[in-house]
Amino acid sequence: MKDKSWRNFVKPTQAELKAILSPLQYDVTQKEGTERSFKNEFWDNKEVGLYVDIVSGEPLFSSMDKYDSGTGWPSFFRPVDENLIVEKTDRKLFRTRTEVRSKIGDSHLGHVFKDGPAPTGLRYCINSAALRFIPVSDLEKEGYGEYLALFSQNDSDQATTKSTDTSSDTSTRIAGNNELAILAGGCFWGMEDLLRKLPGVLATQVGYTGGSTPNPTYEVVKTGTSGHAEAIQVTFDPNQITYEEILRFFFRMHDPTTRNRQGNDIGSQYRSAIFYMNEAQRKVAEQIKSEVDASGKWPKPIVTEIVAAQPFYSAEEYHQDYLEKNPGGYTCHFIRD
Ligand code: MHO
Repeated sequence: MKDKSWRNFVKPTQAELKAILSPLQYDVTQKEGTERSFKNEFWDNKEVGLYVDIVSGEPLFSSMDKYDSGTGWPSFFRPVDENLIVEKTDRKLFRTRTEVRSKIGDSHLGHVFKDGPAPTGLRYCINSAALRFIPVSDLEKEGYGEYLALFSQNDSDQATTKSTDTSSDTSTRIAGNNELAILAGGCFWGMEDLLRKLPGVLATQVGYTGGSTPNPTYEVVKTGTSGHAEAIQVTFDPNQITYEEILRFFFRMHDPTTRNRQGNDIGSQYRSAIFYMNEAQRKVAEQIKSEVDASGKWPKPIVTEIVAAQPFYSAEEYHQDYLEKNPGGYTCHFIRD
């Protein structure tokens, strides 16, 4: 069920809900039912994205907060926004548990227990049947663009639960109309140093993305075995510089024709890649890549990968603004005419 206006959601009648929902979805969300463990849609889902209420569409949980609890139900250590979760004492089944419901949809979701992992110690044990999953690459077109920032932040930013009140919540969101670009093109020291100076670029952060292990460190990424690329997250003001202009610059500041290599740095962590945040960025990326390829500026074919954004893990502090901290330090990046 697509619902781009979950904030204005009005609950349908029970008869309407019966018609809209599958019998299991109806039983779980409206009758406090429980689906079978291990035989449900999301218990083992490892895709990156947002889980919203199947009925109302309100955002509930993020893949960034999902973990394997071993129970066979999707488990999270915190909700996306605790203001959208209602907890109620449940005395069914001869013991007292805490029921978890959605605020706007008033759907039964599951229960919360105090045996979860750090940093909250909580385990939100949720029925897949109460959820709809939206992959990160679809967030924009599904009307959840403001939640993209949940998937591109470092751990310290995640320490607080997000609030739908955006006015005071600058650390976890892209302020106003600012946009993000995530790029990889070899050693991130030199990449960041050049991108940071572009007018309209408001902030940069170096990190790791595109690999398989969560929370990678430089020591792991540098072996080239984790699948992560050294990458830069660029926050920019689209009124001052467009995504297209940033990509044109990207194709001049590194050699996009050397696969898994930039200068002397060799390994998949040094690959050339554009991690697009939405469909609009994907289209621009494909277009600029083929234009630059056709222009003959690079004598060899461009091997830059264009892939959907995945979680971005901030690199260690000493890698941030490395060439500012270490003037004259190593770089293999320069602008070609
Ligand atoms: N060749 C450089 C690459 C550093 S970059 C942060 C070095 O080994 O120090 O991967």
